[in-house]
Amino acid sequence: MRMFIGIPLAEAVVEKLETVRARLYRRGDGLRWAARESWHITLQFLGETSAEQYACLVTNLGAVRMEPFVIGLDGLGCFDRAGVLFVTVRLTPALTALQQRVTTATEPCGFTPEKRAFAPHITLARGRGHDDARRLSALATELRRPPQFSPFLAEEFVLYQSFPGPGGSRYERRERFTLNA
Ligand code: 2AM
Repeated sequence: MRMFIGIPLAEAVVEKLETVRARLYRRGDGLRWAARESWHITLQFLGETSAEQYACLVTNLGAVRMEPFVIGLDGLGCFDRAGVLFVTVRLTPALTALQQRVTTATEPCGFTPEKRAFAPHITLARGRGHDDARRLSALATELRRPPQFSPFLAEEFVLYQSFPGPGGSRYERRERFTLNA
């Protein structure tokens, strides 16, 4: 199983993102736009996960303690090299704390935390080739009035399974972990 851990979005945020996507999307633009059902904030990408590891994750993630906290979203951004257009998620002490608690919890299950800095984001579209990077970064700055997102309360995090497919990956929520102190 290919797994990752993330935070799902509040419905109001999904609605707002839908209007942003509609302003940016051009038919035949050749980009792979993520389906609204798949929008999330990744906390940790786990990759291939065995049944034993899955059981370990359920136990250890279930033991993570954290109060619900507010998540703020900023403007659009682009990872040039990866060819990803995204909405920036504000890196607050609470979000950092949750990400650290999650990666600490998964370590005994055989997952190593990434070395690169945590850059929380919501992926909206991916490029297919090298030329798309320029198109994606143009899109990130295209809107004259940058989108304003209302903050939302994160009340849970989720263990997702990813099913890669030709049109992009489909994500299924496998386990939900409610935030409470
Ligand atoms: P992305 O949104 O920037 O593509 C499932 O693939 C989720 O895990 C995606 O949100 C993806 O981030 C994230 N992810 C992080 N590292 C990854 C990796 N090495 N391979 C695939 N997905 C990764």
